[in-house]
Amino acid sequence: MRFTLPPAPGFGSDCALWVAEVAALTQPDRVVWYYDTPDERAALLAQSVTEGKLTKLDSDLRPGSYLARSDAADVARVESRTFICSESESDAGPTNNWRDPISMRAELAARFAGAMRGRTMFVVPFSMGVAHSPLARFGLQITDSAYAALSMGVMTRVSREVRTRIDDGANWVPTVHSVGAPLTADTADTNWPSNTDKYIAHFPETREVWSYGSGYGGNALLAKKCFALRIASVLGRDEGWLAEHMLLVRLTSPEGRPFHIAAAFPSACGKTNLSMLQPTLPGWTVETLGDDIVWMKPGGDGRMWAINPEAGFFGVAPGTGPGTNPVATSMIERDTIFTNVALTPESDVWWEGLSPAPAALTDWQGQPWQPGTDRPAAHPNSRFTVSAGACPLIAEEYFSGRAVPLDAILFGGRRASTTPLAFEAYNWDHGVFMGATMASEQTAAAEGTVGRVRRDPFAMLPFCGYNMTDYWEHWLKISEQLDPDRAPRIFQVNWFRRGENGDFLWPGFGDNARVLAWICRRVAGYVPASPTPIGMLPTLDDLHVHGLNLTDEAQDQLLAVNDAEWAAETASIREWFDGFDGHVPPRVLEQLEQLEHRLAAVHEPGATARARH
Ligand code: SAT
Ligand code: MN
Repeated sequence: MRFTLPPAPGFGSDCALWVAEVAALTQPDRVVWYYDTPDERAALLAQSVTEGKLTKLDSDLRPGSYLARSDAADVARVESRTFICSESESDAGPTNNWRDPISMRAELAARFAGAMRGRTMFVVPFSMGVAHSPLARFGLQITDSAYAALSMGVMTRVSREVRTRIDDGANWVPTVHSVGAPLTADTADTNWPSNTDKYIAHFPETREVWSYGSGYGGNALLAKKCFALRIASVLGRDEGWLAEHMLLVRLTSPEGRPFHIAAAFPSACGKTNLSMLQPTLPGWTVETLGDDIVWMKPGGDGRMWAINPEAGFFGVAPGTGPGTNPVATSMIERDTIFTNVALTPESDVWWEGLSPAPAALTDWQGQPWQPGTDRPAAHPNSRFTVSAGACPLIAEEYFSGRAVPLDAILFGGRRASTTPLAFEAYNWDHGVFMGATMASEQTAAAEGTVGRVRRDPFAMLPFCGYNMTDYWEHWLKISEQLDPDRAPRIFQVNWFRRGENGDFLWPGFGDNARVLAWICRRVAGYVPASPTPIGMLPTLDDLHVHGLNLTDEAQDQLLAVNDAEWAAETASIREWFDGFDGHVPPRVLEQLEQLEHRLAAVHEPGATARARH
């Protein structure tokens, strides 16, 4: 027997018909529409506890909270099994895994056929952004994972209203998820069903997502990376906006002037901490708008307007504690779903960096653990899932859905060397070049070797749903709709530079406010910056570092532009650009040439010592 995936429903189509077709293919025992009402949620949580898929945490220590433990082989996004199935291979580009959509549909049809047997198929209608906002987009996620349905209820705005709007003809994105573990009469269910065979497949032309075999994070919560970044980046390309892997914050200066900053960092590089930062500079306040995804669009006024399309945080637990992120620590005191953290004997959660290790724990795999055990108690990519409304610093826009005008865009990553603490691009094109050439040491958020430096343009390497060089072209083109005097200014930051002994040179966390405040003062025109070959640098004085007790080495190195490192950097960028077969936009190439030129010029007679540093 041959199976086919149901055709993607078109604009204004009947979603019930499509749901029936997916059910006919996947053959669940039952189909349940899930609107995440308090009653539905309570019932699904209780059922998950009964089935052993969630552990209820102690009601006094962690009210309304649960722990999920994943299969040990299903702990992060699987980039090697993430596919962009555009009609033409060149539309996926060299940084994506391309598959021909026709053969992928056939492959997926075979996997999805009967995949939900013995299980419940949940149909979850959701909105990205507050439903009435002009920037909002709708979707349906079909899933056979209660954990995914419950998590979608936190991470997106799930409601019956969305279904009504879809039934009334609103456009929507269809997404289908199966853990790929059908139940038969003689197979017992496990606490985390999944399949070693995995597919995270995107069809940009028909705007569909099909995900098979994994229950974890971005593989399973299809509204997040799959829809809000990969599919949305394609929508943005076609409609003149941008879907970005960025946090969003509002800083208000002591004089009361608000500044809106979006910042792109690769996964697990501190976006959640930065979005909830507690400034150590007196008078400055922070409000949180988002920690992972920003949709932005030029307005008629020549400014760039932004929203966070998500409704919750799926944050990395290890390293989150009262010292590093007191705001998040209090936000997850209740009503949180934890995944792959450790369990205390009192039925509370624990992870590295939360507090001193308790004497005895159950680790993320359910094994006994004591301090000194040679493996971490919590998986390095263990997570908390919590409503953004629980964040004490959440901005009013979370409720109103209003967009905010961006003043600055930051690009950052983890670089032990080369990249100074902060510098500003000379202009939009230079900023696009900075974004395009971002590099970072790999983290545990995806499979791969942790620590290896890889180029991660705009922190979008795993998330751009089309050709990376077309995406850079789109960034260049979007500036035509911006007023140069009102467009966001672009900066690069690196909190992770290390000294000779391997220690971080910069304290980070709340002290990052010193860098953000400098950025705001640049935007306001209050402070000069020194031109160097790589961009406009602050001085340590401009960053108000007095009182930080920086080491001599830190004072010397934090803002240093090292000739040898930058020679190696430009050579590595050139080599990397060569991998794009001549498709790097000329305006981006020109920025590389200008950078090489500026670096060479500092060696000419008369060049300033400051620029050479
Ligand atoms: O993609 S996830 O949502 O699992 C986490 C991340 O990589 O940012
Ligand atoms: Mn992310």
